[in-house]
Amino acid sequence: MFKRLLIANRGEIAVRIMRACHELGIETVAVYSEVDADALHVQLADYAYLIGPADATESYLNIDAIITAAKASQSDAIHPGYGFLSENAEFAEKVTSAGFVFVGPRAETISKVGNKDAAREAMKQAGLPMAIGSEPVRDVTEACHLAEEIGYPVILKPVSGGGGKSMFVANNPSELLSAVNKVDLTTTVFYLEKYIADARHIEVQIVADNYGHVIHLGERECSLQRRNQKILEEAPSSALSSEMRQKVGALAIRAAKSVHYTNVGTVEFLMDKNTGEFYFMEINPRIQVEHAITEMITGIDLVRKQLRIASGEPLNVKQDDVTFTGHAIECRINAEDPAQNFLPSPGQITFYYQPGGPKVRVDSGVCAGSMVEPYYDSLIAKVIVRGRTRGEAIKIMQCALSEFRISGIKTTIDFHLKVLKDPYFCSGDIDTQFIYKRMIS
Ligand code: MV4
Repeated sequence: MFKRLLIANRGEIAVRIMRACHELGIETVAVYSEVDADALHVQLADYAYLIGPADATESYLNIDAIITAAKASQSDAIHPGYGFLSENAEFAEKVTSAGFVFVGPRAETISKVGNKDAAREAMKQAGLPMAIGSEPVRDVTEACHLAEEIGYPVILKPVSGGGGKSMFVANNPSELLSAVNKVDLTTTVFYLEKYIADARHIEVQIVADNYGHVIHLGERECSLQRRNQKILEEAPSSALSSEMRQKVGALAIRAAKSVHYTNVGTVEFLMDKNTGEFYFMEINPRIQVEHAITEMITGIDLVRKQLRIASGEPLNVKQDDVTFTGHAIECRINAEDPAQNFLPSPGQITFYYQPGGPKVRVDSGVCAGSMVEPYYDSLIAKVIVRGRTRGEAIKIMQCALSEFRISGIKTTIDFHLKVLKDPYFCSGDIDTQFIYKRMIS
């Protein structure tokens, strides 16, 4: 196992990764920008290196500065967390070439799944079910032509650029025109897909070692999103029978094996609510924000798995050993003001008290006195709860959120409490349009 690991990230995920390291006896190295000198991830690390000014491009995205810090600290390995450089194949390649272990899939896998065109082609070859899609769109006329071929509604998606940033749904030619006019086809490559309207976003956690063993750890229901940002996730999905879970799990394993996937990853699907059919969307080659709900129902520590696999250990869990117990929900606590269209709400946290209890887990990157900086993502903490049933998990989450006290900044806590009271949410009747249809006026 590694002696010392550098975490090329900040906030709650840096803290989460350090916890796994310390439990395994691995020393931790934090990197930080000038405004993060007093941040929690710096305080909790064994060593810390300044890598640049506040601007992310010059610090947490600064490949050379991070590799210099890894050399100076004599680290054995680098964990990228999520966001920042986590899906940057060039970073993975440079980390490896400099003689460090990259905690994640191989650089070739990252670039293959990062290009949706190439990924879709590989998945089609592997026999995965897919929404009808187009070639890359070069101009407006071609876009209209391809959309007619596919049939409306269509969704315009970028070929690369994870996180699913700019995507546009078009129900007719005029909506397609306005979508195409919002993007720059000369600088970003886009393609079209048949838009699946009544759908749930279901993603499957996979774990793969360096020796061809691949297992899945079940699904996460991630339909509750706003502008491509997930809000609340749960596991298992209330829409899947155990037969459907087996089916989508087998599809995810097939997808992973077809690209010789290693380390942990997520295979995203859309499930058509009307037919129950799954459609492959993409593979996310990183630990995800919502990984903890899978840990809650399987008892498997995913960051520990990442470290063991990266250090060359074979998987010691077989598919039949994986069991799912109870129901887990995660609420993302963002420093945002829901009353102002979720405008980021940076500032100093003047008071902070987080919930606890045997069924409650809080992964947080902040404490009382922390500065929430405007330069970075507004996720400051995650509340993850477990119940024997979905109903019990909802009740425990309501209690946990009501206990949470954060002063000095606006947060999404009260917005979550509204979601948790919604009768459609409580009955499990959710889809990708739920937040817009029921929560935002
Ligand atoms: C789609 C879709 C419907 N049809 N693709 C969003 C995240 C990205 N990884 C995939 N996403 C979607 N892709 C097709 N062909 C619906 C979503 C989607 C979504 C879309 C609009 C508003 C909320 C959404 C929540 C989850 C998924």
